[in-house]
Amino acid sequence: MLHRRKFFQSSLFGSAGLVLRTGSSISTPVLNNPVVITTWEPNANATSKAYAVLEKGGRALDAVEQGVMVTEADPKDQSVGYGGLPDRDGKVTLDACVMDEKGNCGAVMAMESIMHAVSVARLVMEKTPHVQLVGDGALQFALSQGFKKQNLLTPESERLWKQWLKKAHYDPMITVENELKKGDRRPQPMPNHDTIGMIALDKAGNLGGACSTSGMAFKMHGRVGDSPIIGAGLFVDNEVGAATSTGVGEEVMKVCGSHAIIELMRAGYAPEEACRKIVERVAKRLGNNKASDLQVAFIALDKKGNYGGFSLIKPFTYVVKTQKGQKIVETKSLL
Ligand code: SD4
Repeated sequence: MLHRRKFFQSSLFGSAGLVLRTGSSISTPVLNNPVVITTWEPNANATSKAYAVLEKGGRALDAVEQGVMVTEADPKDQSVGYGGLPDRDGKVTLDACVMDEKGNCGAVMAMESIMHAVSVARLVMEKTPHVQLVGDGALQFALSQGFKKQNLLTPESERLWKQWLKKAHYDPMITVENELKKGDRRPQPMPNHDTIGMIALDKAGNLGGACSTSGMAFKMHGRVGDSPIIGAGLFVDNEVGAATSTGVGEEVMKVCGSHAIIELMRAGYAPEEACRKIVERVAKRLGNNKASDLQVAFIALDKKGNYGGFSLIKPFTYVVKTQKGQKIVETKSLL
């Protein structure tokens, strides 16, 4: 209901809760009001990096690429880039995509041996006639662009993989720690599961986004999740807003999550409520029992700098940085 929407706060600072209307107000750019918003609390440094680019007047696309690169290079982050947990065959395979203010996009999927998947995705967008390159083709393209091959499997991630192999039980919802501790089969938050989805509004009033992940730990070799899929893991429409996702990619893909959120925002929903609606759609499809066994979460940002997020279960956090500072926000959740 449109009239209910004004009660939703989509910002920690309380500035939002603004109701977006359709039509010309959506496409009116808001200038000099940069915002960057990123999935998961551990991506705070990445968010700061992106904001620094925006503050200097940089393009949203540059900001999100440089921000995501921070997490990709961090060996302690076991969900993204270097140090990402491998698939069940012990191979670290990366998924990433980018989308700019003109609706251009690029993606790599199941790519091995290259740390900065987000940058390869950007080059797919800028230098090829294609949108997606997968596996060996993505690697071959990256090498042709001067990227260097490296071993992305850190000793710590290898150790966890070898420990996992003892039981080789795959459950996308159980954390690595829980897998090792055992006992508690309730869904748990995924501390090591913090795919980076980052969306930004630059000073010129343009939007951009990027998403990067090593995907579900111990997945089947060749499995690709939502993160590099335009419309599922990320969508940017410069007239409306941007959205990105995290969680069990299979469920995000089944509802084309990020694109669906943009369409709701186009119809007038504020970012948080648009995210909520799509989480509800996921839950309805699954049924409550099954839905409570997994996480799906979204963040969204509109053309005016209003933002919000929503998750299926707790906890889900995002990091946001505006002129007012940087905040970690724990979102509301459905279950
Ligand atoms: C995937 N959506 O590969 C990713 C995983 C994720 O935090 O977001 N983890 O399905």
